[in-house]
Amino acid sequence: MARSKNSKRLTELRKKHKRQAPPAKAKRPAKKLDTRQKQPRYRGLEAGHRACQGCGEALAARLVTEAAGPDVMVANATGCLEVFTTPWPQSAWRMPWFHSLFENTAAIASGMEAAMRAQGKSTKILAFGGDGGTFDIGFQALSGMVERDHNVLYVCFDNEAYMNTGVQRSGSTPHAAMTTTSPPGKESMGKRHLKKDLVSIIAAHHIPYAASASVAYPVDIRRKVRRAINIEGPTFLLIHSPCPLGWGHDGAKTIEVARLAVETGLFPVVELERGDIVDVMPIRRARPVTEFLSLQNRFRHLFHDGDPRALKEREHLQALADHNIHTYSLCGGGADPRDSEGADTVRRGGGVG
Ligand SMILES: Cc1ncc(C[n+]2csc(CCOP(=O)(O)OP(=O)(O)O)c2C)c(N)n1
Ligand code: SF4
Repeated sequence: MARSKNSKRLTELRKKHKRQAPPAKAKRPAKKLDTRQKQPRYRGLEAGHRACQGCGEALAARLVTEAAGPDVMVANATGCLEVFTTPWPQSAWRMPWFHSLFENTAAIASGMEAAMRAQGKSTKILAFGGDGGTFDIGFQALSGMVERDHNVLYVCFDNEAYMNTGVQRSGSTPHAAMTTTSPPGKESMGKRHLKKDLVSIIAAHHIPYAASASVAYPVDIRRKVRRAINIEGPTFLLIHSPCPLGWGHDGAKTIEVARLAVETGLFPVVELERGDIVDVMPIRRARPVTEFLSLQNRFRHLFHDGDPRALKEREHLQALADHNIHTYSLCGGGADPRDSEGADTVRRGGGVG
């Protein structure tokens, strides 16, 4: 009895609700999208990976895949990016992704590109590597790939050491930085050699496009990826990607550290076409290198007041930054429109939208 009373009441309520349904809303005029809303919605790298907090490489890889996808395939060298995204049997990738060796990523990517071409497909091939896998161990294959004119975008996530195996120095580690294989002590003040200028070396292969970028400037990264993707032929992008573990900085300061590397002139952000510089990211206000160095444990020994070598090394690094500023004419360009949108504009994507 109670049940039938209830169902009667329910029917009455439904009728009432139907009667009181609000009139259909008038169609709103299309909203003008702001820059944030215009960001891409495709997400090639999912959030559930196992990178350290504040990992610059994880953020950079997400930005690259968002801008490049969805019709892409990736060959990924051994290294942190490969390890933290694919703990068997899980994967954080939403795109066809291939784990290659350290030394043959570019060769694998060349083969993937040839296979796509043979099948008449336009899928773009990306190759990813850390600086160890790119500046040093995979360099020969990379040089061959760009020389043979393969239609591949190679992205090097530059965290300036072999991080995945415990912070060993690479050809990209900056002068004077402490790593486990370049410890400061009586013999030396950290690494004795200069960071290799890989962008210039790759550009010297006369490829259509080579550029550097920093994870502190996501809009710039996306623009460069889209540009590279639309070029037929080999393209190269070096992305400065701080590693809180290896650099010894607070994970919350990754963007600040990356930005300071650019603003001091230590990491020049440049674009080259067929070997010629066509654009640079100007520095509004050049900062002293000590602002960048003092945030990181790997340069801690450069602030030992009792050691006369410390000041000398700081001056050396300042001279290197000044050299970059002079060589690439980084100062005096005024405000850069790309600089107005920092890392805080990155929004979460999700699926193909
Ligand atoms: C030929 C070869 N040498 C060494 C290793 C061991 N190894 C695996 S990951 C890694 C470090 C990777 O460094 P990097 O390419 O800079 O990438 P990161 O981990 O810093 O992102 C090393 C040395 C290997 N897998 N293969
Ligand atoms: S060690 Fe460095 S590069 Fe590797 S996941 Fe951690 S922060 Fe990222």
